[in-house]
Amino acid sequence: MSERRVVYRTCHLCEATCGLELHLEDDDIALVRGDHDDVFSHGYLCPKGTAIRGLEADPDRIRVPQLRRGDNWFDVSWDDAFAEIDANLTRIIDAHGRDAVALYLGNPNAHNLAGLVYNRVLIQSLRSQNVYSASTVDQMPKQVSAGLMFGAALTIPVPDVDRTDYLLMLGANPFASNGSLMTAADIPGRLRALRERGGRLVVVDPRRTKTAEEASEHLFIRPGTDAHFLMGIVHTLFDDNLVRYGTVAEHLNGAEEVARVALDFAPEVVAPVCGIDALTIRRIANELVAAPTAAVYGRIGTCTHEFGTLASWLVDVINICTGNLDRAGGAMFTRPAVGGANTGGSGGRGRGVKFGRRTSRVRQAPEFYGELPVVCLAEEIETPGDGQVKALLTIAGNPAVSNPDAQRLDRALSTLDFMVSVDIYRNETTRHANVILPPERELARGHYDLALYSLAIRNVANYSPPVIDVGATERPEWQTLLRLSAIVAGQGAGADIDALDDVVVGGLVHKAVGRGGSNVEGRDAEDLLGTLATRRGPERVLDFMLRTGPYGDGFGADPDGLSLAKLEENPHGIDFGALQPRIPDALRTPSGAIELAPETVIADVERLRGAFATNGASPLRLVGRRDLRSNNSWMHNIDVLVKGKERCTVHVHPNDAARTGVVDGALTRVWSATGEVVLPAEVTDAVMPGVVSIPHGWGHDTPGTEMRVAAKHAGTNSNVLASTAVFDPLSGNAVLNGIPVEIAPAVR
Ligand SMILES: Nc1nc2c(c(=O)[nH]1)N[C@H]1C(S)=C(S)[C@@H](COP(=O)(O)OP(=O)(O)OC[C@H]3O[C@@H](n4cnc5c(=O)[nH]c(N)nc54)[C@H](O)[C@@H]3O)O[C@H]1N2
Ligand SMILES: Nc1nc2c(c(=O)[nH]1)N[C@H]1C(S)=C(S)[C@@H](COP(=O)(O)OP(=O)(O)OC[C@H]3O[C@@H](n4cnc5c(=O)[nH]c(N)nc54)[C@H](O)[C@@H]3O)O[C@H]1N2
Ligand code: SF4
Ligand SMILES: [Mo]
Repeated sequence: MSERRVVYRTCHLCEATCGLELHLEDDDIALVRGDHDDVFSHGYLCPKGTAIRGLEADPDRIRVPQLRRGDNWFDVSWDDAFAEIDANLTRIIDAHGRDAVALYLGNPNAHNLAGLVYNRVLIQSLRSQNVYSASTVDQMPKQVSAGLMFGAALTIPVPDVDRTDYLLMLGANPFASNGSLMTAADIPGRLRALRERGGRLVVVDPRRTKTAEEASEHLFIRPGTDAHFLMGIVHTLFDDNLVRYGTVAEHLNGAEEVARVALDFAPEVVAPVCGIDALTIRRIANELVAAPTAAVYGRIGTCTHEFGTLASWLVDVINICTGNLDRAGGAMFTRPAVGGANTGGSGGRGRGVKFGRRTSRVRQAPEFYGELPVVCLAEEIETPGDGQVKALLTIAGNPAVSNPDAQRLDRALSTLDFMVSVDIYRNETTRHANVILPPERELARGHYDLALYSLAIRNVANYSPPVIDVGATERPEWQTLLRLSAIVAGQGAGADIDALDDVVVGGLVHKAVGRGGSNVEGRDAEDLLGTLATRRGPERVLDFMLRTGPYGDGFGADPDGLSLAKLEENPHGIDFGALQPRIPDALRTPSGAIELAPETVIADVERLRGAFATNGASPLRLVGRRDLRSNNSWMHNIDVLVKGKERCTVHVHPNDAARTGVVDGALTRVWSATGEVVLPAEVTDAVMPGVVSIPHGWGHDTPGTEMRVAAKHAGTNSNVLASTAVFDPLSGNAVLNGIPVEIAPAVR
């Protein structure tokens, strides 16, 4: 007889954090539904949430460590795998130094409690300058701009979607992505509600997306020109005396600087650059001010180009100059249950952020928040000399698909002396590894969205306990990360990782009791550690962070306060309510003010002025296209998500098709200065003239991978067209949108 039971779990597959109701039959998922009692998602879920069933059961998933000898792969024991890793990494570190070992952290780490807690330990143990992550193919511009303006990387304002009257959205397609840097379960429902209550949603995108179709108004914009468009709005605000700072007025530095640099960006000047006419730009500026409340929100389409930081900065400049920062219905700061840089200590002032404390070896690109831009990774592997990267650890990343100039990076990976991947698949990246270490099944892990809840549109918290046991041949990912940490720290493959875990927690507790403003300031650290002793691993750390967070019980100081036990008693989550104003408390700038005009950002405006001419020129520009049933590069091995009409196609506007001879449904060659791909065309006016669109994350026909379903729906990797030569100098972010390309019918 099999055992049937129902469990509740937060979906870890995107930033929306929906509650899932899972019907289990023994240890397998028989049915997935939305959890109607979830305090945040109220039963909403998307096709990916349902696909967790296929993901957990996927026969291609790696379940035991894999060792490669030449082209052959073998199952090995955990002990043998770690011994192999220890021997090789120690050899390389001894011969070439620590910088010879690079680390790449991929996107799923942001959705994984083990990664969120223990990758930091791995970075500290490795002490290599070559730390990379998917952040620099994604949101680094937002983190840089938030850090400079408000004092910390994740002090990013989120639009108060549920209460706003007017939402100006740029470079985001939440009907496909379900929202990003804006954690909001059921964002489609929330955006529809905004319109139903009489609000306006204005979408700015070079494509007519599903979100654009659902909007009150859609504006096509030339890729890469959001900063110009937004400057046109700022110019109008100052020029027409529309500026009002609202409640944050007394906490601002640099308003005159902003007015000064916006002078040159009259709507009439930027209109030919961005393709949105001057009257419309002025009208939008006026509407933002006239609306009872309004918010501007920019996401990946505004980040992944040369002016990513400027665009991200301007989004918040407008929120501030229209009086919408930090008020209900505007752009607000979350107060997350697990505190972060903007809740700890005494608020209102801090150390701020510093970048470029070191630079990359080959092109001297600056570091941001301790990591180097991924555009540097290939050259650091290829270029001989002191500090050359000889070995690589990838944790939940697929840079051979997700990073620019993917073909070159792929080649570079094949030249490494040694590579280790912690991953669930043998894919385009991990096929180069010498050892692949799999995590345990998702259901065997505890889950809490440590990172995403700090960007949520309500203050919410929800913990999912493991619901099945870790399999006999599995190892929890957190233990694997600690064991890798011990190895790179020189403690060997057999180190006592339990003791190492004690050191990690001990460090956190000692720091907290010594910190002014903490709710355990002055308490006995050993005492607190004793209270935590019933838990291990990420749960122990999480319990500590919840109890010392903004709603925490402070280990008895507030008996009604939050702890992990309390979240365990609330399987559908706890809602702490709508966002509340947090200025000045949330600020951590050295001045204690919002820095409206950070020096480096103002200096960069010159570059934007220089781009007036070049952006007007007319080669075709390539942009991406997320799909509801994809997840970057890694969920194409699940049949229900890939079946049906082929999705990896190039969208071409009818005018451009006519001009180039490209035919709907026919194979088409797309090339850039960096590379070329061949794929079917879809001729459609859903892209603006002069723009073509290819989704990223495809190209699964590489030899040596083991993803049988994905291989049948291979598609092609659009990132062979992106270059590593250009990037946003303020954040190191790669340019993945707005790439100049040409197209022609493919000759076969
Ligand atoms: N052209 C273009 N390129 C893009 C983008 C774009 O819009 N256009 N988007 C960019 C963005 S936003 C991002 S975030 C990056 C993503 O870039 P990456 O993070 O490099 O790539 P992913 O496709 O997310 O790959 C995730 C990897 O994690 C593995 N994995 C999944 N779950 C787990 C787990 O629980 N544990 C472990 N250890 N591994 C796991 C998967 O098998 C896969 O190998 O791609 C970027 N690349
Ligand atoms: N289903 C699904 N959900 C996902 C993911 C996924 O792969 N699939 N990935 C997750 C990840 S890692 C992230 S970071 C988020 C991203 O979440 P979003 O930021 O919402 O990402 P996209 O859906 O790619 O929307 C970006 C939009 O920007 C447009 N765009 C491109 N260039 C420009 C430009 O220069 N200016 C303007 N204004 N627009 C431009 C594109 O046409 C596209 O419609 O989604 C997450 N959610
Ligand atoms: S929207 Fe995101 S969190 Fe919700 S079910 Fe889909 S993938 Fe999971
Ligand atoms: Mo991302």
